[in-house]
Amino acid sequence: MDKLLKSANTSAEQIIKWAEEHKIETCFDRAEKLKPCPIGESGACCRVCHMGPCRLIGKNAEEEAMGVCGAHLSTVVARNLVRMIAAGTAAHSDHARDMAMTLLAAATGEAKDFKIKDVKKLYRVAGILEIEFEGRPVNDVAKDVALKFLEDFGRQTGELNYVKRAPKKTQERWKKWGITPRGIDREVVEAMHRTSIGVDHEPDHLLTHGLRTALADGWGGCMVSSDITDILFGTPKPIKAEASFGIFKEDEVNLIVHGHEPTLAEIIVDVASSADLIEYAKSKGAKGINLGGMCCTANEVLMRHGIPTAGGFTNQELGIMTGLIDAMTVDVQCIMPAIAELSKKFHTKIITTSKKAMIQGAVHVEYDEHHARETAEKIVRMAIDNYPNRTKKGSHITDKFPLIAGFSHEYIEYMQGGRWRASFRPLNDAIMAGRIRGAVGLAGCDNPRVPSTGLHRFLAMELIRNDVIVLSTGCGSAACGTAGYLTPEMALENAGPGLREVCEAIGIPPILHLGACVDNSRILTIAAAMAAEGGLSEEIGGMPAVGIAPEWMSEKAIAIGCYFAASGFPVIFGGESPVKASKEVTKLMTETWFERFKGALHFEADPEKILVLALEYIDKAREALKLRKYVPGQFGAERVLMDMAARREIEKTARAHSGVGG
Ligand code: BF8
Repeated sequence: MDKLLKSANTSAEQIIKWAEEHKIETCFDRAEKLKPCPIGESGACCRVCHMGPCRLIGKNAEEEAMGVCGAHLSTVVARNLVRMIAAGTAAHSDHARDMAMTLLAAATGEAKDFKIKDVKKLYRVAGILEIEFEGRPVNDVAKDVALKFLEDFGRQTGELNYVKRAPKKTQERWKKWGITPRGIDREVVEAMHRTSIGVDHEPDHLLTHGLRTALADGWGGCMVSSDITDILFGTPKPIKAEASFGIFKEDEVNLIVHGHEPTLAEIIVDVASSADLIEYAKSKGAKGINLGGMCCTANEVLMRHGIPTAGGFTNQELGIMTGLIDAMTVDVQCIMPAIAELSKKFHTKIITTSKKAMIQGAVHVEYDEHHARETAEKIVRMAIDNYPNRTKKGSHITDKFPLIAGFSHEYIEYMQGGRWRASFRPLNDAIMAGRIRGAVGLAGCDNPRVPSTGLHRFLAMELIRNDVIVLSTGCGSAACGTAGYLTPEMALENAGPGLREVCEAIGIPPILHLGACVDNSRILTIAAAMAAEGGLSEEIGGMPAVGIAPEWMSEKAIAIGCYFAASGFPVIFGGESPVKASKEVTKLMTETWFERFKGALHFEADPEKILVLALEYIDKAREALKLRKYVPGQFGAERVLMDMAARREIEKTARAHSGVGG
């Protein structure tokens, strides 16, 4: 990886150069000019009251420094981290709440533009929630599911509905250490209360509640959001699409959906293909309407409709600088306010759509689920009307890469045994045999403070070379997609021989795109299913699996990292540690969390060290589980393990002999 580059994506780098030549500032320039405050960066700045901000610095700060109130450094550092967890949890979970409200409005007929698309998933979820569904009208079941999910936000005591989806042993650990989440809102509010001036000062006690809050995010907010999105819009299955700036079309209206919420974007997908609007686009001189996405809204519509993605977080300004985007809708989260000002240098219209989020200089077209189609049509027309204003200005890029996305929990289960015997047995067997060394969830943001997307690319490639299967989400997926890493051919060329054998047998890429950031919850349920399948760990902790977010920047990433750690995954984040100032807090998050939950959260800036640490965790887990020792290059000659046609034949014969139909 060339550390001098601002982005590892060649097209992005080209646009950055163009911007420099034209004296247009981007996040890359701002990152260079604005160095992080070293006190805040390490977690040592306390600003929870106005006697400060207190900067707890000095040679013996850990032992000696204290704020005006007497708060020690470890308290301040722990408090700051817990506040990040609370903010991240609030973001995912507020998104989930809106999804639940939309499901309710769809079920009661109030949001007429939304219907239950995936009844099978609705029934699956109803089954988990112990809601009767057989013989009942679909909308009645959907209403009960929505109401049951909404209980999770306001519950004061007891536990979240989905706690029971975790393996029993994992649940027992949570009970033992007092981190079973009660209600989502309650945990977030309590986190804010405990971290306000003069309340909870014991670092371990604070962090323990941080983990409970994070679990409310993972097994609450994120999981609820993924499930409702599947129910309303369909559970993803593999689908082809394209990635990078070449997805913009010179001769069509380019409309980009950016942000996180899938509801309005879903309706835009539908509206943009309507004959009358395509005719309208033609009347303005365009050949058609080209819809694309950015960040996690992109992942949502890519997974379900094959809508192409222009990439992740650091691509948003660069996309505008192609001069080809006629309109960009933004909802919530990870929207750089800089795009509004930047868009004025081009012809792009930035349209804010959420009741919760406005940007000065943008046009606001407010969305609400009761008038979704109307809003979507208005937006598509605005994009079309803006097409004639396009100038020749901009850095036009043509390269794009094919990709395959859409690996939901349900599909991964299906691909390992067909409809009759969907299971996780083959995957567990492949790990037990050492064909697959382990698994890594490669998630999180891309970041202008490193060669953007470069750490994702490096780790994705090195992990698959080491026979580690990669499950990617969020901007990690965008980074892999814009590098051309999300195709099965990648397995042939780059994966280690054991992993390659498995990928070839099933016809999957070695890097599986699981969706948006909220879809990290799919990794939790997959790990739970693998534990239930047997042969590996009986709980999530102890699996040869690791979470990595090498370029993280968002508080949401911290919430995710912590719910992974509390669930039993060792997690490694890149960049400087936000708890670096306190050795005590660092030790709690690595050693103590590992003893209690078999999970941990490390911060390591060097990507090569991240790789080594991840492989060490995987190999140690294999050893503890007494699995066959992983030997590089051991497999490759044999081709039998996951020949699914052969498996089905064997099962068919077995069924015939036992007289079982199917
Ligand atoms: O939720 S990976 S930059 S877009 S926070 Fe944001 Fe980070 Fe991207 Fe999606 Ni997740």
